Parts: sequence; C-alpha cells; structure tokens
Amino acid sequence: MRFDILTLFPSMFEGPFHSSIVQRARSRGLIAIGIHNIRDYTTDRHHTADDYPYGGGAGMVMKPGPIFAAVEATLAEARASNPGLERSDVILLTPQGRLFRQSMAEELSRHQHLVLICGHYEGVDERVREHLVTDEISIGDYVLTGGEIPAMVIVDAVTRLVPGVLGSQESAFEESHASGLLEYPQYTRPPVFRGWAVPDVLLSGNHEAIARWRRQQALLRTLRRRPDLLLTSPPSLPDLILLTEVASPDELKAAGLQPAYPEAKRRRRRPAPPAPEGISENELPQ
Ligand code: 9D3
Repeated sequence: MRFDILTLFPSMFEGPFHSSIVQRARSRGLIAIGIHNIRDYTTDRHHTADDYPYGGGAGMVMKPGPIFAAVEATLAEARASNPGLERSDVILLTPQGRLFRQSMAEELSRHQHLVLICGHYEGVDERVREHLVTDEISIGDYVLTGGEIPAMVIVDAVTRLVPGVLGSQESAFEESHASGLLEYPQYTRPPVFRGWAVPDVLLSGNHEAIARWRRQQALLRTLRRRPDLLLTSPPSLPDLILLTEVASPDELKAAGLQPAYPEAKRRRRRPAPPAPEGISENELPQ
C-alpha cells in the first residue's frame, strides 16, 4: 500500500509516521509514505499556491494549477516505480466529505495507492473536486485548520488494517472485537489500588463467568454511552437477558429496548378490540 500526501505544510508530518506501528510497517515494506509540498509545483516567482475568491468574500482559495501538477507528477512517479499499479484513489480532505468511519478504513486498506490532498485556507478551487478528485472525506463535525491531521488519521487507521501490519495476536484480538460494541473494563495488578478492588469475578479463574461478565459490561457500556450502536445491530435475546440483569427498565426503554426475562413465556398476541363507534383510533375514551 502506498500513500502520497500533498500539503502546503510538509513539516507537520515529521513526527507521526516515525513512531510505533506505522514506522514498523514502513521499515518492513508493507506500506510506503511520500510527503509532497504543493508549493514545489508552483511556477510563478512568488510560489503562489492560493488566491482571492472570484466573486469576493473572506479568506483565500487554493489555486488549481499547483494541485493538478502535484497530483499528476505523483501519479507518474508511482506508475514509473511500480508497473503493477492499476488504480490510484485521489482523495480530498474537506469538511464537506463523507464521514470517515471504520468501514471506510477497511475498504481503503484493500486499495493499492491513496493520494491524499490536504486542503487549507477557506477551501480549494472547485475544478479540483470536479476533474481530479475521486473521493472527498471528512473525519468529523468539528472545524480544523486544514486537512493535514485528517490525512494522518486516515494513514494511521488504514495502515493497521493492511495485512501483516499487526501481529497475529493483535489481529485475532481485532477480529473477535469488531463486534459493534464498546470494550469491557480492563484491570491489571495490583488487586487492590488505593482501596479500589478489581471485580471478584476476574480473579475467580472461572473462564465462563469471566466471558459472561465481560459481554455484560460491554453491552451495558454501549447502552449507556453509545445507544446509537445498538440501533444499527440490536442485541440478540441472550444479550438482552444479560442486559436486563444490570440495566434499569428505564435505561433499556430509552434505547428502544424491552426488558427480557429468561423465564418469561412467549404469549400469543391478541388483536386489539375494535374501538367503540364514533371514536377515532387516536382518541382515548374517557
Ligand atoms: C467557512 C466555512 N468553513 C467550513 C466549516 C471553511 C473551512 C474551515 C476549515 C474550510 C476548511 C477548513 C479546514 N479543514 C479541513 O480542511 C478539513 C477538516 C475539518 O476541518 N474537520 C474535519 N475533517 C476535515 S478534513 C479536512
């Protein structure tokens, strides 16, 4: 997997790709990262990369010429050094892009070459969007000063999904945890810290009880902090029974769930009796 990043601020990238998992992936040849200064592709003597917006208004707009030249040179170089390169994605980082999420990181990790254009100032000339870019991505609904940190986020999230980057233990853990739930609480030694004890079940050696407790805690956390995640994949009946043991009926109801009791027998539903004559469905009889 090759990443090429086009930016007016190349020095911002000196730190983040030289540490930890990303550096290890680079030195093992699993990924390659190129950083390119858009200003190097300007042709005027002041190296102008931005200009005033046509029609007036605040701020500056990035000129199309240097961005087209930078992308075209990057694509030519990538093809020259890798004749097997079949496809390159040209991605603009912009607040108007599709919201970045784990499923997009998974998709991008299967691509061969990502060219990431970092916008800055108030924006980028629309012709870059219309005629150069194949995708536009935002990393969230907050205002940053440019697309550099979003580019770092994407490289980081995608790199750890490239086959071979994580160790076999880490990827097995990843697989068993890509469940759509938040993680359960973790503890390590000492068993009592400042009077706060580790939950007894974790010291019990009862692996079945531990797995059950962890599942229950993951469900409870997700219900309390990210009920939106439960809407996209509603809990199974066994999960709902686990949740009912620890969540209040009100908490469950707030997330659109009904308490479930293992001993409850399914009852045959009867149709509602017809409303009395002259009263519409939405009115209550007194
Ligand atoms: C005046 C309207 N502003 C949009 C909210 C203009 C504007 C602000 C900040 C245009 C660009 C930027 C710089 N941000 C990015 O380039 C950016 C970004 C972001 O700010 N948040 C989340 N994801 C991204 S990806 C690129």
